[in-house]
Amino acid sequence: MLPAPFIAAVEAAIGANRLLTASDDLVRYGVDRTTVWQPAPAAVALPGSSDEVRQLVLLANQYDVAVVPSGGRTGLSGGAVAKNGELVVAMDRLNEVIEFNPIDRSVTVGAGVVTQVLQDFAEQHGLFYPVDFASAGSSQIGGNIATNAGGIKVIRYGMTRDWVLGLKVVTGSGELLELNRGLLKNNTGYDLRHLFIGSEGTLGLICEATIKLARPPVDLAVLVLGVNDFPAIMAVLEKYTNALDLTAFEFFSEAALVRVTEHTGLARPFESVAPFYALLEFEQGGDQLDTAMALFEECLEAELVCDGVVSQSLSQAANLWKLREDISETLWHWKPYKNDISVLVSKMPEFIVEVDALVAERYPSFEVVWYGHIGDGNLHLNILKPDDLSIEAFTEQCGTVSSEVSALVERYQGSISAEHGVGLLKKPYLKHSKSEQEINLMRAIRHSFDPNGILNPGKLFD
Ligand code: 2HG
Ligand code: ZN
Repeated sequence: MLPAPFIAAVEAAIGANRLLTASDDLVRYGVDRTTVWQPAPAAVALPGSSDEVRQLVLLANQYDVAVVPSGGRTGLSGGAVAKNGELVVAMDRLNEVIEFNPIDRSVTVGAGVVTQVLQDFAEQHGLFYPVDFASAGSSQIGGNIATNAGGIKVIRYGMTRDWVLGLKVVTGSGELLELNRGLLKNNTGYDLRHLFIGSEGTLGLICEATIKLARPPVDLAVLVLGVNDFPAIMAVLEKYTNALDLTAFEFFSEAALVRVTEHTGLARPFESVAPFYALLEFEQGGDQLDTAMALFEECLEAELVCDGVVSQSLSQAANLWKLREDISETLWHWKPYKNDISVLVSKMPEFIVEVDALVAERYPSFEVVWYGHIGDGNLHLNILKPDDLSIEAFTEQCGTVSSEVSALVERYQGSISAEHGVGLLKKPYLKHSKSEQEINLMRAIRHSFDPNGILNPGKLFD
């Protein structure tokens, strides 16, 4: 229950109709794409400006109300879950493209602008916003920044962090900060902008962002290869990355392909059945396509791959991409437990053998579906919940195995969350990727920005 004077003050600040308390709104705004926690916020506020965001944060401090910042809620680690009577502050109304500067090749947008809208805006201006993932149609820029979202083009373009030139934020103590103001060069000490990127709503609320845009890639081709085993994937990766500037190198298992084709009705890429598939994308101009085809022949001869197909049209390329991009959404129906781990690409061949043996031994009766951004050293392991097991029992069992997977990741000096953030789900494993000293410094930083601890309490660390 929120205090009545707090509710009255919030309604006065943003308008009574911008404070939602209907149960379907609470359910909708109280969860992300995780299925573990029950949503239970007390109310949802929809501010219409950074000043209104600021007023909400000041009131939350005054009345000691916990605030959960909310974007498109497509996260997979529970970072946007509100389960304890919090006030959700959703950025949906901050959805304007505020300013476009073709000379600087930058665009300033409200935090609530949907990723796809930004991508389309860039395209309409002959430019390109390269951060892309399956949830681009509903994820919001503010959430992408708060989680430093990655996706399917990281091998070429990097993560969200690489595209943020400036941020307007309201800190946990209610200060409005303009960080870096769009500058490309600005060596004036600590770059606070970068602290906010990936902070998962624990330092402040992102209200606006200035984003750098790129030149669009030209004439992309998609190549899907049937690959004979894990070591072969890495050998194929090495061959292709040495010869071409790939814009993507993704992989998925036969189990993933079977589920996706059944769920979507899409055709398999070719008739041969392989244990794994690699999806490569590159600009095919000049002699790039010939190079790619020559490498394919080499890979066939070396028995690394058993079959392959290259896109002949934009629609075929899009359909091949769907075989990879639709996996997460398809598997959602099995309420999967997710690991999102990374190691250096150079360590991947050794690591993958160990992690494969570990999960095979520890999940003897669960189906483990492999896919991910292997070109970035990032694996997604999805463990599917058997129908006859409760979500609680399933999550507990997977959590135990996750500790072992995390210990292995630590041994390889990798990350327990490559791109999905920590939120609630990965919090117990953070110690495997960050030292105690680092976590203590993170706590101190959080305290400087949010001294009363009102922002997203319980996320990232306790
Ligand atoms: C992807 O790469 C997303 O498709 C989702 O990061 C991964 O659902 C997952 O495990
Ligand atoms: Zn991913």
